[in-house]
Amino acid sequence: MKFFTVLLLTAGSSVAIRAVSKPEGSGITSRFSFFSPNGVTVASDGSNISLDVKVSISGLTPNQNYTYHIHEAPVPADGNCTLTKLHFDPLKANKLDGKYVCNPKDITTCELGDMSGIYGKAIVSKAGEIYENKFSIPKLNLYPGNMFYVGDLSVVIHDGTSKRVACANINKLKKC
Ligand SMILES: [Cu+2]
Repeated sequence: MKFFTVLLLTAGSSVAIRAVSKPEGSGITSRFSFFSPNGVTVASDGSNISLDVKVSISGLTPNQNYTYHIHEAPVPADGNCTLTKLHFDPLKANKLDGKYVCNPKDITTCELGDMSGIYGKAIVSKAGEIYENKFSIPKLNLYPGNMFYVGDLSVVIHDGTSKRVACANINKLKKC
């Protein structure tokens, strides 16, 4: 059985999502909060903005490396993480020739959606521990229409075998 929920909060240009998608019930849940500042006229090359990201992932198996990315397509209604396609890579750092390596010291070698490639894989040393991280990705933003806009995309978490173990959409929530 597939289980999928997304929790969204907004305040200005911040978005929070919770990625939970556990076909095999491994119990991973996560929360990603995205923020980009209001009132900015974003340059078409994204040079004057960045996206603040706060990550919290629980339910990880100790001593296993998990990767996580912004993917280029949303999660469909049936919750199938596979259909989120590839990593968001607006600058085409990945030539799709099988030779992609993200060197965090030179972010131009990295897909901008490759969060764990740039900022480190998610790992915990004991059961029950929550993985947390906080970083700022250049160029990405929450301004619709900009080529670095991530608002309609998704986040996917992979286990050590690259299997997609959780996913969720990045959507702004309408005020209720
Ligand atoms: Cu991924």
